[in-house]
Amino acid sequence: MAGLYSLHKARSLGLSVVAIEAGDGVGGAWFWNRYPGCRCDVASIEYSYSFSEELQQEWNWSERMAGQPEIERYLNHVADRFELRRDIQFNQVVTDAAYDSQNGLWNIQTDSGMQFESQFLVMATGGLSVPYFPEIRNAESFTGETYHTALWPERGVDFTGKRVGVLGSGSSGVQLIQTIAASTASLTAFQRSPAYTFPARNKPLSKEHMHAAKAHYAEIRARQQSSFDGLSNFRFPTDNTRQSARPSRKLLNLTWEERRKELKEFGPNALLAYVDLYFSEEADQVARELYREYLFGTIKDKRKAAALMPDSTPIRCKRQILDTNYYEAFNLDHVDIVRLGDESIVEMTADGLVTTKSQYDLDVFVYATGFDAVTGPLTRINISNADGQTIREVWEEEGIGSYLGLQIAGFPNLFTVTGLGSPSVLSNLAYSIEYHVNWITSCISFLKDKGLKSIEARHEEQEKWGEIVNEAAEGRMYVAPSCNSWYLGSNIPGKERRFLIYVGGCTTYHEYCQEASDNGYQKFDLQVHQHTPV
Ligand code: N01
Repeated sequence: MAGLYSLHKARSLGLSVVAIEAGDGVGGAWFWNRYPGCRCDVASIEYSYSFSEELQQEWNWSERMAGQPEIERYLNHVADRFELRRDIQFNQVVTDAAYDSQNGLWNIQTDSGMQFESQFLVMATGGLSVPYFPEIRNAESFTGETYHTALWPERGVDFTGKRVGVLGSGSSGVQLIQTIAASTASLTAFQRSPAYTFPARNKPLSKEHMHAAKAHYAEIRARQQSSFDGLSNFRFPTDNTRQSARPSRKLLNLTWEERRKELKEFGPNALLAYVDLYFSEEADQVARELYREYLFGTIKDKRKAAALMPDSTPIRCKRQILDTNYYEAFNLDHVDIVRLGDESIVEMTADGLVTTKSQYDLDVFVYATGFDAVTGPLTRINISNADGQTIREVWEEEGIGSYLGLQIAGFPNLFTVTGLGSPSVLSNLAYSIEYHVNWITSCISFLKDKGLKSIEARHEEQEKWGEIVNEAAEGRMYVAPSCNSWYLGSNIPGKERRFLIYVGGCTTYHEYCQEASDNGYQKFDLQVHQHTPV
């Protein structure tokens, strides 16, 4: 999404631009994550580009929250409609990018030996694009099929009548399990931290509702602009979907009777409306008790229910997961959960997975084990500054840092879209991507107009921004000691524990970005071209 829009926007400003893409098609996350059941958990009329009214008016979404195939089709449509493909180099994995300070150029190299020179380098590499494979002893000895949800084969996978093991219970694991469970001979979910998950209540988008969205797009986009998270929360005029409990209420202000009444009326999603769950351990404990009642009421087998109940993790620690009959899948006799912790993985053998308690014979093993998020897409490429130091090395030495999630001190003319310390995944990403690309391309236009050589984040501004990001997260369940999540980098062994996202809200964040660019990008170091003596 970020790459396509960057390309379009840069072109519309008259810049010469090339996009470099590892895959053989467009779509990014929606190209790679094509596992069965993959779906966006944000309404598609919000999670879509706003930059072209024609595009908004011609595209019809078939569901409230579109599935991966439809989003991939949409992004292909965008690529075709704006003739973007001619400037995309496909099947090129960027391995190196080195800054030549003498000439003010980035020298970029790909795995197949292609080389590019550019004044500006925009990393539209996403926050969740480096799949994580935990180490399992003898993993290569397994003779069945092995997959990762984020590297799913285009040909698809047939699970019919197979014995399947799935490791991981984040959004990807939940969506996969609920979708394939019925067709398998057996499905065993290996879960270290079972997840809280809430009904998505997705449904087809009627023609009338799509029509209403088109008539209201201006209002939807305007409301996104003034919202905390880039979501207008537009409700269709004739919508009879069960509403959520009134937002901004505190769970602790309700009696147990009122709490149970709301849970009965709105389902477990009522819990997502109480603001104190973000801050208060006491509210979280009450909510977990209510969640437990819901879970045990949904899953028939009490052993499975107990194994699926998250223990000490706060509800608002991780990204909320939205599901469609996920728990119901565990009501099938051939679907089971193995709670890692009660038993741990020893190794893989030719036949399957061995734990400290048992041997699980499998035909297919799926890693739904997530990503080296936000920083991984930058550290896996050798992006080096004028001194030859890579981002990976700088971050190892100084700790991870970024100014506004837009630039990294020491790396001139390098921009990141929805990067470290921006609202990114805790906002409507489509909205935040457009905001960042607009900011970056305006900045590049400014530099070009003024004939400037480079722009670079200042260390002191970057440090201040890091403190602002930490302060915004302080006191929230996201950073509670009992919380481990990819937001904190704690899913990757050895990764610095640091909250990676700005949670102070999009409007406040945009004020910071505006302030940084005011008066000729006053908060950055700008360099004029120097003519080297002959
Ligand atoms: O990854 P995750 P994901 N041993 O990191 C487990 C977006 N997304 O791909 O919690 C055993 O959430 C890990 O366990 P634990 C969305 O932003 C969106 O599911 O670390 N288990 C966890 O259960 C989402 O948040 C959509 O203890 C191990 C799982 O693997 C983000 O992508 C759909 C392990 C990883 O869960 C990531 O989701 C899909 C180990 N060594 C994704 N290592 C929608 O829009 C990891 N795990 C709906």
